[in-house]
Amino acid sequence: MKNTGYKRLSKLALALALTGCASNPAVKTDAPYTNTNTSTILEHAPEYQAPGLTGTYANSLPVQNFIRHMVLKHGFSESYLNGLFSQAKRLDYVIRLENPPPYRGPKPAHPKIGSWTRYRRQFVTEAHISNGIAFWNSNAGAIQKASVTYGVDPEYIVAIIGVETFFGRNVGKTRILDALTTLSFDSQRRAKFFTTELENFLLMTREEGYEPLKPVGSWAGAMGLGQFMPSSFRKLAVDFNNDGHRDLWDQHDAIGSVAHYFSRSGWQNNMPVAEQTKAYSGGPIIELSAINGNEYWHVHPNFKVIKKYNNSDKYAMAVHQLAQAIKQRRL
Ligand SMILES: [Ca+2]
Repeated sequence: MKNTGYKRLSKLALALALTGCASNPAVKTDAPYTNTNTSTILEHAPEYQAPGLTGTYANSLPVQNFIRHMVLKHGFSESYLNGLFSQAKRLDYVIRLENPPPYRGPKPAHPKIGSWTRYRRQFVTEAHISNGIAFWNSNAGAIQKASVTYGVDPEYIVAIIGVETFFGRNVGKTRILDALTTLSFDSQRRAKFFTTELENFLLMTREEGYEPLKPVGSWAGAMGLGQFMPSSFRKLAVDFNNDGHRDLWDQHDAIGSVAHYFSRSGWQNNMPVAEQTKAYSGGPIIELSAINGNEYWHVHPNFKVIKKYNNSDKYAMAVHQLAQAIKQRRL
């Protein structure tokens, strides 16, 4: 689906808006780019030109300033960005997710007991293991090639995609332009971070020929099977199926891109990640709160590499255990 002309954009935008709140994750998204000239066409398409902002952000001085920044720094057309941001929507659920209300209940006696057990039950499930094996088998060539090319153990490539998006079944349905615009201009908490991501998103659409209203992903702007933010996309995504596009919604491009990310983060191929230990025995140890007593794990440098993807011990341990479970079952 690489040839959807700009004239269909309003229909596409409407369709995306209508499906934006659906909960069915089992939908394969089409590649959100079109032919390679489209970014240039879009910048000059009549329906994208506006003398000023209308819509949700009609009177937003920060959006006007951001547009000015993109024009001066990156040479975007001002009337094009006016037209684009006139179609951006403020998403209330994104604001709520970014700013959860403070907990007002009684202070729990042991707030963390069992937190690892609960986390593990979400991501290291029978469904994750069996679907991980199926994903591996149906992409065996690409996974093998990525493992060899980048020096990353294949089971960790599979496990990351499993934990992030359940092997591509749950890549998110929020329009990225809306998510990043909302997080940049309607929430203070990480506005600077998200404004940089919005800048990278617009550069990404121009560089790669994506239609800026089309990519969808998580409420925080993460895209594709590996949930890359736009800055990571621009730095680390690879065209692993050699079709001329970097497309993180494509299984093979996502597999290569995740392996590239791990390689660039310092992954050591065929080296240990973590071992459970009964008690502190020197070296780096993490403690995880399990229902049947806390677990202690000796962790290796590769564990830190997983945490560069998502800075959480529980996340990295879930990826590690899912990787090991898939590898052992697949033997
Ligand atoms: Ca590709």
